[in-house]
This record gives sequence, structure tokens and C-alpha cells, in this order.
Amino acid sequence: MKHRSLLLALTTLLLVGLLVSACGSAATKAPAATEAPAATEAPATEAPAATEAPATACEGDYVLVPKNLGNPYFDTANNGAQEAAKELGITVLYQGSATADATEQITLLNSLIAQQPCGLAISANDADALVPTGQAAMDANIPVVTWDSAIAPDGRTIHINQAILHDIGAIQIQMASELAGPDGGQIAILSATSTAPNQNAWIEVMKEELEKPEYANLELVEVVYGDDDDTKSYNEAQALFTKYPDLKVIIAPTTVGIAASARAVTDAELIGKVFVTGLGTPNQMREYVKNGAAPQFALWNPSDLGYLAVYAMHALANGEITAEAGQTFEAGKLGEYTIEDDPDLGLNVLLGLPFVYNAENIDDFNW
Ligand code: RAM
Repeated sequence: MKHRSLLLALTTLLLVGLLVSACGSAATKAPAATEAPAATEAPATEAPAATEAPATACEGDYVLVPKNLGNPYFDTANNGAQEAAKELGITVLYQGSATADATEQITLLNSLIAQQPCGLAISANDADALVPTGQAAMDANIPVVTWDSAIAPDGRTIHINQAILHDIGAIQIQMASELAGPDGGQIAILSATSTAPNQNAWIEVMKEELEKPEYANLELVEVVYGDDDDTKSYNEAQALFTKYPDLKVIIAPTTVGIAASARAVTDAELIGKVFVTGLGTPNQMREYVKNGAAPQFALWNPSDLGYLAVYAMHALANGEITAEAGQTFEAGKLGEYTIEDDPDLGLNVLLGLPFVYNAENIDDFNW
């Protein structure tokens, strides 16, 4: 135990040294207003072993890493992240690869780790491929928070879960069934990349849901991948109509895929024959909710997700929490959150419930 404390103290000293030298070079922007955030005060809670380490405020940059750049879903998450950063008086950089690709993401992360940021908050393109990279960051005392799409538990500190996995999968089958109508029919899934941890987990749940007697008249004909690329997703949607002339519903559990599929249905004049549903953002989908191509879809609030990821990353970087089940932390306007342990998901923090958007409520949202 003593030995461990000494090690921790030494590591902390080393880390502070590294940070001092790293801040000058790595921090591309001087952290503007660094009014010492109130939250860094050492909490006097039931202290698990690791909190013996002094809760020193980390003063470098934090980084939010999306699956890829140019996706309004992630831009919205970044808006929330920046709001949290402002409240905490920290700098959160937003850096991602051009495409939703695990290898590109690993290259980016390696260069970020070398700059010794205070924390990384990542939406992963592959759960397993990113484990060694996540471990390298944690070995360098950089907390790794995943959000939206998780690295497997060994490669990250905690995951911020946008909604309960089962609910996200189940709601999409329920919406598809409503759109297919009482006779059911053929449905297809148009996903993101074939390695995306979040989409793959939801697709598993969808397949389980389809076993239920109430969905016996729905036939899943194929799962295709648009790689979170608009053009590829559009082409994949068109290929589905050609291959399956009786197709009734496309479920796209990705904001890129759902918008591209709804546009493809509209362009092909298939509104009313093929329906699109899945996960989308209100601003991208408004037009298709109104023209009937995608009458209903679901999502959580990505801005809140980015906001919560930053609060969690900050609490870890400053020793307020040490990633143990049952620990709690404050996340500004969202209130208090508790770290939970889940047999499948590992240590995680749950944001809330998914929400269904339709013609009745779509105009109430502007993001
Ligand atoms: C896309 C991305 C993201 C996912 C949303 C629903 O923007 O694949 O990871 O959570 O869709």
C-alpha cells in the first residue's frame, strides 16, 4: 500500500513535470480563462485507494475525438463539450480523422497521447482495435473517457452511455414495425461501418427483438454499411431498393445513413412505399419527417452527451473520481451522475432515455 502511494506520488510528480513541459508545446491555444474550477477541490468522500493521490488540477488541454469530422451529430456533441469547457474554465480541443476509420483514428490518438493532454474523450471506430491505444494513454496517466461508441473496457477508464443499449435497439424495431403496418414485410438495416461498436451492439439487439412473436411478419433481408459517408450510404440505399423491390423499411441506426436513405427514397419517388427510420438529428431529418420519407426516428441529445463526457473527463483528470462503481460527480446543468458497473458494458455513466421525433414534435427542436 505504502509502496503504491509512493509510486503514485512519484508518478504524479513526473506527470506534473511532463505537463509543465508539454503545456507549452501541446497547448495550441493558451487556456483563456483558467479561473480555478471549483470542482477541483479535493472531495472528502469515502476515499477508495486511488484517491490517495493528491488531486492536482490538470492545466493542459483536453481533447474530444469524434469518429470522424464533418458529421453534424458530432458537431452538436462538440457544442455541448464547449459549453462544459467554458463552465469548467478548461480548453477542450476537437480533433478527429477525416473518415470514420479505426486506423486513422489510432494514428491521431498516438499523436495526441505524445502531447500529454489532461484527458481524452473518444467515440471509437472499433472496440478492440483501439484497446492498445487506450491503454497507452492510461499508462501515461491520461484518463480515457469513451462516449457514443465505446472502446472495450480494458482500453478505457469509463464509458458515457447515451441510453440503454437495449432501448436503442428495441425502439428502432418498434418504429419499423409501425411503419411497415399490420402486414409487416421486408426490412433492411443500413448501418455505419462494419466495425462500429455502437451500431453493431444495437443491431444485435434488433435481431433479438425480431425473434419476438409480435414481429414475426417482419423479415430482415440484409444489413449493409454506408461507413458514415453520405455518398456511400445514399448508394447503398439505392442498391437496396433495386435488389428488394418489395422492401418496406430501411432502419439506419446512424445519423449519416438515415439522412442519406431518406434523401434516396425521396429522389427515387418511393415515399409511401419505402419508409426510413432509425437514429437521426432533428435538423437533418425535418424535411423527411414532413415529406413522409422518414415519419419517425429516435435519438438522445448529442449536445448533452458531449457535455457530460467533458465533466466526467475533468472529474477523472483532477482526481475527483477514480473510476469505481458507485462514485458520483456533478455535471453542471445535468446534475449528479453515478458510475455504474455493467456485465457487458463495464464501468459506465448513463445519460438517459432515447426520444422519438415525429411530425408532431419535430419543430420543437433546433439542433
Ligand atoms: C452517427 C455515428 C454515431 C452514432 C449516431 C447515431 O452520427 O455513427 O456514432 O451514435 O450516428
